[in-house]
Amino acid sequence: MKSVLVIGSTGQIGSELTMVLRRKLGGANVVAGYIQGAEPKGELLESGPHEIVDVRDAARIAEIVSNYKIDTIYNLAALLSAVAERKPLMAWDIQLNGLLAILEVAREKGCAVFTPSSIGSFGPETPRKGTPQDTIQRPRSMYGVTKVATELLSDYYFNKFRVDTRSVRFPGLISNVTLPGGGTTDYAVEIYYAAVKGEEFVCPIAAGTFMDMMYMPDALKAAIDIMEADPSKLKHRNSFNIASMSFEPEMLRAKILEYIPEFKMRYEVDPVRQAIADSWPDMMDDSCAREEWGWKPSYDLDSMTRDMIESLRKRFG
Ligand code: VAH
Repeated sequence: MKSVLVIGSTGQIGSELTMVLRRKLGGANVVAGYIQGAEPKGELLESGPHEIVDVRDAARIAEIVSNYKIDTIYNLAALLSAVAERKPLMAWDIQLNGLLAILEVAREKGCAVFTPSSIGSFGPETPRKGTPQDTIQRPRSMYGVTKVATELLSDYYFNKFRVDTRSVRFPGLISNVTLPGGGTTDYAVEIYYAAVKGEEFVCPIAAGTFMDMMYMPDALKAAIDIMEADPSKLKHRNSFNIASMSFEPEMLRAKILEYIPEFKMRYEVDPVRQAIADSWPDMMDDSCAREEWGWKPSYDLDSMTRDMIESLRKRFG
């Protein structure tokens, strides 16, 4: 991986992944792709090239790939689960027509492609605890349907055209840089902001609802490590289970109280996000990722909480 295009570079994952890649490969070698209305700002704008690109525009993607001699495309353009339920046709268009455009360019130009999947690709029939790498995937949400289709299409392009597609199934991602936009797991980010600002947190997910979660530094490490893995060792490609922690809102409240004893929280369950969360597994089995490319998380609930609170306190005083 020497020259990278990040499509969706100003989103929750893209805004941090682009900066990590620029520190690793050199600013000039990582192009930040963005869309009108989501322009890069600050360090993301000043630390390297940026190009406006709609994920569905194959000609524009091909032009950028040629101009910058891109060898790897990170495809991070997507509507998250709750928004995708409100705009299912747009979610399908961005996630699948966008992926097809990228895969066709990658096939012609010889690029590797990373497109994340998610715990959202599983459904109510999927085993909830120790969710296997290869198991039933019948999601009920449009987000999940797009993620399963993404996995299948990416594997098809590898098997049929030898396009180097690779992917991980992300848990809910928690970060202190860019707020997520409309996901079911967003509560696990927003709670920290409320706690640090001294505001009561209104939790939209019911107590007892376990979901896989992961701190962003571990997610970024996974997204880079898998693309640098020895391809001869990969028995799977799209898409690897990766896990680090599983918790429910009461566990998160208790952990925050250890650091902020005055923290207050109450529940107002959002039926749309609760129905999605209820259909997702509690904790994935990530043994294949550990065996095939050395996946290993660094953060747990305690170390993530400490780092989140320290980082947000620096930002908000
Ligand atoms: C969402 N944060 O909630 C995303 C993610 C595993 C969850 O896909 O939609």
